[in-house]
Amino acid sequence: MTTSPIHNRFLKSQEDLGVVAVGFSGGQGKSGVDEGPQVLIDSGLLTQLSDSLGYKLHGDDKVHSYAELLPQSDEPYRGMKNPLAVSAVTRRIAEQTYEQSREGRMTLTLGGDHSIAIGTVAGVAKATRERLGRETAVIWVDAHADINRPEDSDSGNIHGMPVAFLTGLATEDKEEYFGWIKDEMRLNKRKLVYIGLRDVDQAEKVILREHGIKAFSMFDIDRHGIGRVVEMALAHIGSDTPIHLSFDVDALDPQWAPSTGTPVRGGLTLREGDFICESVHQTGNLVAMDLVEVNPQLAQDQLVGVQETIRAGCSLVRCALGESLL
Ligand SMILES: [Mn+2]
Repeated sequence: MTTSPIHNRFLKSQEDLGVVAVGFSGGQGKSGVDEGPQVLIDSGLLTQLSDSLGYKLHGDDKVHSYAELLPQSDEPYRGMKNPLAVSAVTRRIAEQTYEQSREGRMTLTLGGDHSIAIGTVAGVAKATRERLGRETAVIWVDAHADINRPEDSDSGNIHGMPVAFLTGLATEDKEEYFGWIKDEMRLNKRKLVYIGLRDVDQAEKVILREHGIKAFSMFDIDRHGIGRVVEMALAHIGSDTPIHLSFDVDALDPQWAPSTGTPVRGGLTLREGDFICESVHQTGNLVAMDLVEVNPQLAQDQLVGVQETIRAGCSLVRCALGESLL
């Protein structure tokens, strides 16, 4: 039995939790984000989920490095860096999340950089379609929109492109370069909503506008407050939809989460981040969560930076999985 009084209407059992631990950093250039899941686990996150919240854990207790999938050479393709590696690893992650999600379990993925969501969303979307005949909605909490098409990206880092591949705005025929993403794995643009945006590339702004993709920036949070924004975000995707929450820790202000690859000032407070997770839990519709971009090698110069980021990350996961203040 979990401690949460909320009944989840899309999971087969309330207490089974499938964990996928992804030690992968190839979607961007800074080393260290592959150590994210291990430090989260070492800090006691999984124990908190089992002992305090009452979950029965399945899946990974050790972190995957996917070393066996990494190619000898990996030349840029359509401007993407490490394309073969990211494609192969995310393809494997899609299988891992699919295996957990098709059992009707809540699926938790610990990253890793945000490119891994190509796999997590694809696997959960496929499982949910098969199991329930439904599309999965995605709430993408992030400072960035991560919706660059390869040709629009300045950096070539694939962690800025996952949403473009998932929605089909970026496509590719070659299997080994994300051609493995089939229709049943895709995300409907109308079932996508962003919260926390504040550093969006010009080409991305055009995409969001032209495709009518729902996005709540920090401006909207300042104007309406986080409570109203979450209400509007949930109303947009509808009350009868399985939800995948993909939480980039850089959505939080660097004051709370400095140990991340692309920090942007003016972000969510820790409470606002927790509130999003608490609210999504309360819908009873959450079927999967990602926590990504915790990089314990960054902000080490700040005395408590790394510890604060890990604590914040653990708190977000616990809130999404049913921890409540009262
Ligand atoms: Mn991101």
